[in-house]
Amino acid sequence: MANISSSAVAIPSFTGLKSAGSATTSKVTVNLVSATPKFSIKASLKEAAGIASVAFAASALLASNALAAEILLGDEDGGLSFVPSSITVASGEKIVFKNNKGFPHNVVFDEDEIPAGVDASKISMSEEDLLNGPGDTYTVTLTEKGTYSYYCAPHQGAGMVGKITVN
Ligand SMILES: [Cu+2]
Repeated sequence: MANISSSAVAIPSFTGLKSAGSATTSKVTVNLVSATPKFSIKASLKEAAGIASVAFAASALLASNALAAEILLGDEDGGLSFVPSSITVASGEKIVFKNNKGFPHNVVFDEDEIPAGVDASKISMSEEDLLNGPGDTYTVTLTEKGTYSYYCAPHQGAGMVGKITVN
């Protein structure tokens, strides 16, 4: 009979679930030396899974809290503005536009006022697409560093414009 003296279990971390471009890759490796290989391998798999779910919980927390910015569409008095109208975010940070008051609103990036090489249509809602209900959201992630100007198509003339700086 072959005597298994060592085995390793490697679990790649949940990089696919992260929204940021700077994904962290970590590995959980469990080594064991045992005279009863079958039983011990099972136990080590269980242990490795436990470590992996702790890592998962930590990265989910990071994604939902630290890496998200919120911009309200319409101020508390129903004024036609983005609140705040100017923000700075990290590259890859999730930006959530949330319908507040005075809707319908939408979010359209100005193709002439975004970093070179960025396709405005890929980060914008279409001009005709509107957020109609309270609390409706539109989420975008910007990775190219620079300054982005955007507006609400129905209310651009009324001054509903905003700026996002990605650094
Ligand atoms: Cu609007």
